[in-house]
Amino acid sequence: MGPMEKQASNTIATVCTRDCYDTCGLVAGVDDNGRLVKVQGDVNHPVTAGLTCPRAAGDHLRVYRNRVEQPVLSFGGSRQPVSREKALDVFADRLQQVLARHGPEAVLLLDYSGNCGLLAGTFYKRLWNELGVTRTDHALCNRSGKIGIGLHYGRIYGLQPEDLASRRLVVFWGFNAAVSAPHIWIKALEGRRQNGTGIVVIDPIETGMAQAADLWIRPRPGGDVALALAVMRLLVENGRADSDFVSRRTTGFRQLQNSLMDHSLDDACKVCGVAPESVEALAGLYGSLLPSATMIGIGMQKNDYGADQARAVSLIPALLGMERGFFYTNSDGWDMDLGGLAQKESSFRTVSQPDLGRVLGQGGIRLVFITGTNPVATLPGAGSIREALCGGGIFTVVHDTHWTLTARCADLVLPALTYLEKEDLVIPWSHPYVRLNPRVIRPVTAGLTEVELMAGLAGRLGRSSSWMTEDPWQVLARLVEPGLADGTWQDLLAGKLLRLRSRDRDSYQTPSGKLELAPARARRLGWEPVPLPRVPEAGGRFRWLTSATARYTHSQFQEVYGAIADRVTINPGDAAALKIDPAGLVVLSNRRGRFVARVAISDKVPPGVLWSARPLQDCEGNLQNQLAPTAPQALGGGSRFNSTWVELEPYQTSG
Ligand SMILES: Nc1nc2c(c(=O)[nH]1)N[C@H]1C(S)=C(S)[C@@H](COP(=O)(O)OP(=O)(O)OC[C@H]3O[C@@H](n4cnc5c(=O)[nH]c(N)nc54)[C@H](O)[C@@H]3O)O[C@H]1N2
Ligand SMILES: Nc1nc2c(c(=O)[nH]1)N[C@H]1C(S)=C(S)[C@@H](COP(=O)(O)OP(=O)(O)OC[C@H]3O[C@@H](n4cnc5c(=O)[nH]c(N)nc54)[C@H](O)[C@@H]3O)O[C@H]1N2
Ligand SMILES: [Mo]
Repeated sequence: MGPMEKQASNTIATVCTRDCYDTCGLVAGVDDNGRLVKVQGDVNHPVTAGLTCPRAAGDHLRVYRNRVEQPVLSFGGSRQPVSREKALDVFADRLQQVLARHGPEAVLLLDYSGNCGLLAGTFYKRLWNELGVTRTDHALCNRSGKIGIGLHYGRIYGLQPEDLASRRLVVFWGFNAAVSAPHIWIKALEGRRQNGTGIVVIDPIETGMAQAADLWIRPRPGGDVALALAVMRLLVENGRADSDFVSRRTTGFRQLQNSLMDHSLDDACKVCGVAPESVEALAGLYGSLLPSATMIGIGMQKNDYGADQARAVSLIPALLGMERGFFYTNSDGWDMDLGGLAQKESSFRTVSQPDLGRVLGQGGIRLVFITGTNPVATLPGAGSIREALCGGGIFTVVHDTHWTLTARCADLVLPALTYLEKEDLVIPWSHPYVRLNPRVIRPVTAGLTEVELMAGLAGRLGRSSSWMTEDPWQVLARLVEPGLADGTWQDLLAGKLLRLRSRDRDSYQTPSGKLELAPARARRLGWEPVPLPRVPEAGGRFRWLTSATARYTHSQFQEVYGAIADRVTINPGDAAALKIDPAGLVVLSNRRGRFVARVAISDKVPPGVLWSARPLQDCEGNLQNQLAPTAPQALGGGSRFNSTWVELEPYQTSG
């Protein structure tokens, strides 16, 4: 049985399902005609505390704009609206044909985290698992950091937002939380106000957080391993390492110490581009302000050696005697097993998500089903992906709420429903609070939920095993209830806010059961037990960093806030050397492509570095992400967006 439909009422509590740290508790306002008129942060949610970001606050506009209203089928260059039944028939027929002629490997499920609900984001994969189709490794966002930190800690969960208020020091390391996780930033500011918590920001860009911090350290992008090792060396040399904790709770200290001593402070400073006094200041704060919180950003690890950056940083709190004194993501930190939602023992082919353009270019994939992602905008090699998907050789089906760049080149577009139009449950990845997502408004379009789409296809393909027809809410009840700390499944269905059981902070799922400072199993992955401080390798004149911005979730919300500003920030010295006209256009280019942009000249970016929002499309239709490197990181297979090297020159108008 599904949870009861809410009575029509003017305010309805729900939860944001976007892929974001904060998973806000929301209150939606609906008028007498059932129209969504306002979305606000829930005052009674312990982390959201009444404040939400411009995205949820713009949902009452976005839900009515740029929507895919009904299924659309393209052929011979024209687009036809079709009924849901007809669309499902066409999809099932195509799928059947490809499966029969080429096997499941020729079908790709290209899904991602547009909606993090368990139903919209996971349950529907039962069908694709049953069919055994090809899928991606989901390594785009944070996988490399997970693999890196996991070498030392086992699971990678750590601190929660509410821990910050009681910490004496909070270090945001390559983590622009004021924008990407505003409630985590607010918790740190509360700590500062109430207990004098010190705040450190480590970022090559002078962000708003850098300006607000007590100490801002500006490493060279990719220089963080050297910086973290230098900090650890100083902590050890100054007798600040917690030797009791280290001997009881960890393995590998000797080996770590030897590696630390291999690199002098001066050498480390040359690699990371930070002055020795700043490294000493950072180590001084770490050594004297205990307990601390080390908040490791995802942006920092989208780098050539991102996995090493994340894991090197994660070892600092270990030396200081803290059990998991860091935060990266708590997605594996709840005491329950959701594997049964969609997993089935079947073998299937996995392809690299960051390198998808190359994979599609190789041929072999005949049908791609895209859901909850806009790969033409967001994946590295975006232009190659656009070519492959729009080129005609592949039958492309897109299930999305909105008309995205990807939907525009699909053969079949199926309308999806937003999180405000369907029921679901989201498991957060920073804080432990869960609450049901009821249906806040009636569907605005002829959209199908992910579960309806799965069922419609399964029926047509004759897949009617109990695995395929099981009631999703019974599955959720069975899997989620054991993880609820302070209530029952019935309480959750009744709309209560509950807390998830957190895994023990002092348990390490490593071979030794301890925190492994120099894990031997790194060698099996062809890696060093202790990360090496590599000198970032230049591949062009400028390194182009890209960040999340406050009003957009990746490519979303342009229908509310307008196109994402295609403006690239450049250091004044670089701009002068290249005679850049501040009012003119510039061209960024590398062997993969070019991108035309406006400029902002500011010393918020260091020499040799460019910064912009993401993901962009320029006035010529070029995609920013065509310039991003596609070869995945060696450890963890992650993306390397922040290792994008380009040349830059003034735009020449031809003619
Ligand atoms: N508003 C908003 N919030 C979001 C999202 C969104 O799209 N919009 N997306 C969500 C998702 S999916 C993600 S993954 C997160 C991302 O959240 P964050 O990781 O906070 O975001 P980024 O902006 O990618 O990167 C953070 C910072 O890392 C810095 N950085 C880049 N390279 C390096 C380096 O080598 N060393 C160091 N020390 N710093 C470096 C950048 O300058 C940037 O300020 O945000 C989530 N929250
Ligand atoms: N240059 C650069 N590019 C980057 C990054 C970077 O650092 N630099 N970071 C990357 C990161 S961290 C990430 S996580 C990716 C994100 O990449 P994507 O996941 O592709 O990001 P979005 O543009 O948010 O696309 C999500 C899509 O899901 C749709 N959607 C929302 N709700 C639902 C629903 O309920 N059902 C269905 N079917 N669809 C829904 C939205 O309308 C949207 O089109 O981008 C990456 N791209
Ligand atoms: Mo992400």
